[in-house]
Amino acid sequence: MKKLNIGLVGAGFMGKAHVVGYSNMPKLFWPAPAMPVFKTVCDIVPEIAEEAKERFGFERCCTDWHDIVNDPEIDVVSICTPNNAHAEVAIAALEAGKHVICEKPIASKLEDAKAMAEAAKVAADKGIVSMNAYQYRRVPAIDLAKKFIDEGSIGKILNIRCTYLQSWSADPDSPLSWRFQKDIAGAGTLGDITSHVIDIAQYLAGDIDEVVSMMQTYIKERPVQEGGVDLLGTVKLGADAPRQEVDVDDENSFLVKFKSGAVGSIEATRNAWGRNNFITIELHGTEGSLAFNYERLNELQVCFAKDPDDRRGFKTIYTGPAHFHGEATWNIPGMNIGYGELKAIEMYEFVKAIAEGYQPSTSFEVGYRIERVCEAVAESAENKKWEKVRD
Ligand code: SOE
Repeated sequence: MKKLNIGLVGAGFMGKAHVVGYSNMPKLFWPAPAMPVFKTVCDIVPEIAEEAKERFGFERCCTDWHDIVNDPEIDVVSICTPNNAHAEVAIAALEAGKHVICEKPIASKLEDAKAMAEAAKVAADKGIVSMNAYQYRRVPAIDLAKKFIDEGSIGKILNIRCTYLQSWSADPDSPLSWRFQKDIAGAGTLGDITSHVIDIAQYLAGDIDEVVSMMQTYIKERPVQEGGVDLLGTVKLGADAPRQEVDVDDENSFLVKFKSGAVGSIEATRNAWGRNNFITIELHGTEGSLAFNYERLNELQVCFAKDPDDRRGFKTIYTGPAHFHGEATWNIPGMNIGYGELKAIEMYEFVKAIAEGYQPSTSFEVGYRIERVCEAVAESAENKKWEKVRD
């Protein structure tokens, strides 16, 4: 079986998620399209790099990503750094002939996202695969929703309502990690989590054409976290910790018009106590409706207009062996998959694309388009009027 030597850049929370995905992929998907080999892990913090080498089973570690990109033995680069480093690493890796999977949002600046999409296009002509890690569209229940839509089972889409609600930064003592700094993250909630629901909305209902939005920053300053891994609010810093201004959004809400004529709304916040990874999608068509909530990710709610009046209503389909990637996960619907299996599905899609020589659906071009939607959302909040997404 073909082997793929992996170089991981960034060994924090998402680095762990990529490793879990690669490790479990061949255990679930067999025969695997190729076998990942954990070659080199890079983190700018030497202790984190050393620990990741031991913990994740990499052969080597380093603190300079050039050591991965310039290593002829490396086939694949997984980019899990803060957003402002994505472009430099991804473009260098693509130019060096490596396949690349890059965390979302694709970049911290629109011009970087554009450069990445262009570099990915050039690399694609040489058979190099690139992918943006928008994993939630790969939840089997979301793919099932897409199947219902494509088959016409719910008719023409009228409206899609999406939310992504979390609470990990609702506490003012949650540290100011890089996710709250514009020069590193590019945006706050908008790039971090709204981008995921923009991806799902466009996957299901086509390209967004126009938006009108509001953006809020509720917590204007936070205690500063020095270096290390982003702990996503699990550690609070005391009242006497030095504080710094937050220059990104906590929350955004907007109305959308799709090119298809469908309309909808998207709301996202990291300040919703009681909500954790609450991604909801509710879609109404002329022939029926679909509803999904990531906190119950093994379920899709469907309602068909054609059902008799006395029994029409939402029913729940539990995803399992009959659905997308069901053959690779567990035998009984209700045994359920979680985030770990989802990351394995994502790595399967990535490695399969490499093995079979095509570009995955969450291409850098898709990542760049999501950035253009985010740009329109930010501009609309500023200008207080509808803004078109640039083509
Ligand atoms: C934090 O909001 C975060 O880790 C995001 O960065 C991820 O993209 C999301 O999947 C879970 O929450």
